Amino acid sequence: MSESDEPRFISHHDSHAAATYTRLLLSKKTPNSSDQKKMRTEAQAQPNIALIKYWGKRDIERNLPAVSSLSVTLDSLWTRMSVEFSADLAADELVVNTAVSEEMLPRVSECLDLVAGSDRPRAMVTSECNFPIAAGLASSASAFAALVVAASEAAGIERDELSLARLAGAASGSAARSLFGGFVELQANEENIDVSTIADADTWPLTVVIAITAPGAKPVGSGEAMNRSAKSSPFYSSWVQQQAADLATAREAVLSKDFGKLATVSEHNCLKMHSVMWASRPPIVYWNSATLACMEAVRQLQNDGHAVFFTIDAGPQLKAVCLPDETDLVRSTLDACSGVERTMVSGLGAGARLLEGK
Ligand code: 2P0
Repeated sequence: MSESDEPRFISHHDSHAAATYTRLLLSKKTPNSSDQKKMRTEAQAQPNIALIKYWGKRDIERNLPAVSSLSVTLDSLWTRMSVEFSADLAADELVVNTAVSEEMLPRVSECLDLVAGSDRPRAMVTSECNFPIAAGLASSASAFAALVVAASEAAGIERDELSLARLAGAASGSAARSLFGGFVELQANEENIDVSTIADADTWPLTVVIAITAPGAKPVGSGEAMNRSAKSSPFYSSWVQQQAADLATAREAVLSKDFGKLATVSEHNCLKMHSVMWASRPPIVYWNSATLACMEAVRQLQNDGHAVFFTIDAGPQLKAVCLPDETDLVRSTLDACSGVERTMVSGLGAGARLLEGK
């Protein structure tokens, strides 16, 4: 942490300092309400869908990915996180969609420590999410991207997007990509990640149709599943080895807006990742019969000449990526698949940002 990165907090264990801190808080409350606003900050981030997937860790301790990845950031699904540090709190508190969440709290607290220092005051964190959580829809990506933005601001620390992306990535690898909008490339370097937008959302407006086939939480968390794959899948080393070539093909496809090329490499990369999982011991199978029905339906649309392809993450939902004028057909086709509970549609959107006036 550089000097300018230093949190302005003092230890909440130091009662004198805490009293001073509380006075500071109180003195900030009036007359300038914009200072008060700073103490409770809210940020929004959207999930991202990887076309070239992250699967496997180079460094489990630092949560560094073993492979680079490329994703699209969505616009109509979101997570909003508000963070309020308070010297009055004895422990961090987390409320997700109005319910107290003990399960996610340790990861949230760890992330806050990285953002604001472990001697920070405790925090009240409130999260709101407009799509199913922990079901392979990248809810941890949008949650941790929004959390680092809100917490950094609440701690009074200015950071650029890459620094925020690295903090988010330490909490959840895919979250690093949600700091950025449009088509996002994450480079898994030896020492750290680099993340950037390679094409804006409006440069090539694609649509993502999400078929929800089972909204419940997944049986195996993706972190644990990745580590199992790395340890036991006979295909893991070729997966890692081939990733740079897939990524280069996808990058070229995005930059030249070549839909067919992006479709072919994305489906290949997705199926390869799932093959790695299937061959792990014990095997990891996130699909259900509706996932397969959706794949079949997308294949049929492709055979009929429509610009659409599928991708599937650590869950049974299928995401169909298509050109905007194919949206209605793709959605109605997936809605009609046996076992699909509902569909959601999203365009591509911006990276994580603070919400003003909260
Ligand atoms: C991705 N997934 O690239 C891949 C494809 C799922 C399948 O990143 O352990 O929640 O927190 O770093 O980011 C989901 O895993 O994993 C994921 P951790 P994360 O989107």
